[in-house]
Amino acid sequence: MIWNEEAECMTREEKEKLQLKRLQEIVKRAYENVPFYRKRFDDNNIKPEDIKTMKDIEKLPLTTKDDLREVYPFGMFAVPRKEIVELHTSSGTTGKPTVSGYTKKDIEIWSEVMARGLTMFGATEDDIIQNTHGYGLFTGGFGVHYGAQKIGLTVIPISTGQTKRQIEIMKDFNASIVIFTPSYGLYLAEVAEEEELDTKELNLKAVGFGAEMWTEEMRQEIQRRFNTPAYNIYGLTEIIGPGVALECQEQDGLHVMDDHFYPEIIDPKTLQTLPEEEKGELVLTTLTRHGMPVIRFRTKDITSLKRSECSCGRTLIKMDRITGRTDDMLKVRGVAVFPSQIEKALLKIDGLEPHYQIIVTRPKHLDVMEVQVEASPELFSDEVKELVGIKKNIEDHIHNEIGLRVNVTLVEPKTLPRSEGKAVRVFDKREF
Ligand code: DLL
Repeated sequence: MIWNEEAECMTREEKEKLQLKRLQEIVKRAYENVPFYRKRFDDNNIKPEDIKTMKDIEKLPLTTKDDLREVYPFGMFAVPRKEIVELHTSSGTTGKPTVSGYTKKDIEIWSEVMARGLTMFGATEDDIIQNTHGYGLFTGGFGVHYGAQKIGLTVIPISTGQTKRQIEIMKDFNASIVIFTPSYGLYLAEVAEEEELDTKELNLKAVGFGAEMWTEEMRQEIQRRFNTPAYNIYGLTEIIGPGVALECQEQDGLHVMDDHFYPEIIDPKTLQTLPEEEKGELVLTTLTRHGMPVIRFRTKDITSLKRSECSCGRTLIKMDRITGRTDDMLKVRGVAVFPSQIEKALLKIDGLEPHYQIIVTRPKHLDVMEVQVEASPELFSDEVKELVGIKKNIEDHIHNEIGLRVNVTLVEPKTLPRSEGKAVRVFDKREF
C-alpha cells in the first residue's frame, strides 16, 4: 500500500518542477516575513528572484542551530504568533533550545508525511499502534500520533517509561505496531524476558524505531527479539520532527519526503554541495512549511543520498541511515546532550577542577551516563558524608541542564588523563 501515490511516485521531472515552484515560494515567504532571512539574504546579495533552478539553492546561505537559537523563541516564525497552534523544542542543547512552531496546515503536513511513513511499514486502519515516544516538547510522541490518526489506526499513547506496564498493555491490547527508540526497544525486550513474557508471542507486524543512531546489528537484534521487521524513522525538531524520512519494506535506506523537505549533502568543511552517493552532512530545506520556513538547515548528521529505483514503487529519493555526526552531540536515552552542557553545569559548582570525562554505557540496553569529575584537594579531604552531598549537588546541576539523571563519580585530583591537543572527554562505549 502507498498512502499518497500521486506524491510518492512522481516522475523525476514532475518532482523537480514541483520542488522548484515550492522553493521559490518558500524563499519569497521567508524573505518577506522573517527579518532573520531578509538580513541574511541581503548580506549575501541574494534576492528571491535569483532562484531560477534547483541548483540555485546552493546560492542561499546555510542556517545553523545557533542561528535558530539567536532568534529564540519566536523569531523564525513567518506568520503572526496566533496562527501557530503548537510548539515543540529540541531536547538538551547548550543554552536555549530551538523552537519549532506549527500552524494548522503544518500539522496537516506532519500528519501526512508520518501517515506515508507508517503505511510504508504496512500500517492500515486495522492496526493498533503502541507509541512509546514521549508526548511533550519532544516531537516523537505527537509526530507518530498525528500520522497514525491520519490513517485511522488505534493509538495507545503510552509515552515512555512504566516498562512493565508497556509490556502488559502491548499484550492485553494486542498491539500490532510498536514505536520506540532502538535502545528503549531492547530494554523493553529485556524486561519482557524478565517478566517471562515471550515477545515472540506478541501479535506484532512491525516496529518503527528512530531518534538515535543504530547499526544494522542492532536492527537484527530488535527484529529477532520482537520477531517482526523493524523500520527506521528519521527526523529532527527544527525541520518537523519524525517524518522527514522513513524506511519502506525493502529496508534499504530511508525515503525522504522530498516534496516537503529538500535534501542536500555538503562537505562539512568546504560547505560545497556533494554529488549523490557521496557521504557528507545532510542539509534540509522545508519546501512547504508555513509557520516556520527553514532554509538550508545544517543537520550535522552524516549520510548520503541515492536515487535508485525502489521495488516499492516510490520515487522519493533515498538516504542512507545516519552513520555519525559532525559535532559532539550524543543522544542518551533519546535526549540530545552536548558535552559543553555538562561542562557548563560543572562550572557552576565551587571546588571542582575543570577536568572531567563522560562515559556512556548501555548495560542491559539502557543508556547510562557517568560523569567523572576531579575534586579539588580541599574537597577531596572532606568527610565521605560531605562528598556524598557534593556528588548529589553535581548530579542535580547536570540534571537541571540536560534533563537527564547521570551518575557522578568524584575522583582524586590529577587522576584524569591530560591531553596535549583536543581533550577527549567523551567515551561512548555503547554498541550501536
Ligand atoms: O529525534 C525526532 C524523532 C523522533 C525522530 C522520533 C525519529 C523518531 P530531535 O530530538 O530534534 O528530534 O533530534 C534530532 O536525532 O539530528 C539525529 O542526530 C538524531 N536522529 C533522529 N532520528 C534518527 C535516526 C528527533 N533514525 C537528531 N537515526 C537528528 C539516527 C537519528 N539518528
